[in-house]
Amino acid sequence: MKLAFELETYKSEVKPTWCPGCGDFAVLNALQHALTELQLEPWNVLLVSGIGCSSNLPQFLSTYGFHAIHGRAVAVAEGAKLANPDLHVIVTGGDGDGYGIGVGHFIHAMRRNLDLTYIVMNNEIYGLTTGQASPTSEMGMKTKSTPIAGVIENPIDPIALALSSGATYVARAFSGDVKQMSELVAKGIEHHGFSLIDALSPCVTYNKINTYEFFRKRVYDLNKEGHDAGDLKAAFLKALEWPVVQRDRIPLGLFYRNDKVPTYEDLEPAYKKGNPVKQPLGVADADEILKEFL
Ligand SMILES: Cc1ncc(C[n+]2csc(CCOP(=O)(O)OP(=O)(O)O)c2C)c(N)n1
Ligand code: SF4
Repeated sequence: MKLAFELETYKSEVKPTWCPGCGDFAVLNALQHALTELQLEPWNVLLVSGIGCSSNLPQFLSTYGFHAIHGRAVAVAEGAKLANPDLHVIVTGGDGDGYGIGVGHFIHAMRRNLDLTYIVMNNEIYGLTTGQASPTSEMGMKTKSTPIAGVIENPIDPIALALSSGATYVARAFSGDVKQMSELVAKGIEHHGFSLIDALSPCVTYNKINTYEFFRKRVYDLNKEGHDAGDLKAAFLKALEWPVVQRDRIPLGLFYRNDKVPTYEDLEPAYKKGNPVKQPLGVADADEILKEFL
């Protein structure tokens, strides 16, 4: 069967400027495969990003895109989704952007269970600004901003944060496995509710600790080990395995999925009349309203 939209449909004419070997290439590839698999109409897909190497991603896809300011990608995406709930809104960015400067927006979007997909390219460093510590940098890691004692703060655990905040689809992928990543991304986009895909995406230039080799030695597929993604408590236990509790085994795959929680859009009374952008513009009966003031 010939597909209506080929992989090429989703590729833009702009070529990535990432360093050769950057993990973000795999995320772009996985997203293109996921869109092709789902056969989403490019004109009904909006990619929103913040600022960072990873946040350049929307330029490389021929869907709609919005390059927001640092840490504000989720807020902009929320606005777009609320205005036009028929759009597939996908947010892409880095750990500094999403888990640092934008973490407040991230948490509130999850507690609302908005129907958004968020792919965070987690390289455990600030790549674009040449290697400062990020909220996911390992304790002890020497970076440009922590040159003497290394990082002295605990790293954020994005999976546990997402579970406790109310996200209803929570997964972790790795740029060394594009197939698994594109499956997790496709299922995340299909999911009705907030989906987080924490994508371990090595920065080959500024992070010499969390390399492809580092991850290859440690990652395992939690779903192949019998994890039940419907069990929130089990998902928490898996989330705590890495990075906070221990550093030797890193679970990849689907931690949690719950299709029964209503989304914000399901509950918001304003949608009873339908999609706001498809409503007639202006005030229907201005004379009736004016009467109140006369
Ligand atoms: C308000 C604001 N603060 C700081 C910056 C500088 N800045 C630009 S990108 C960036 C870090 C991006 O890191 P991350 O989100 O992890 O993405 P990466 O480049 O690693 O993909 C910073 C601090 C900015 N542009 N705006
Ligand atoms: S600096 Fe790091 S994150 Fe940025 S493009 Fe290069 S490898 Fe990728």
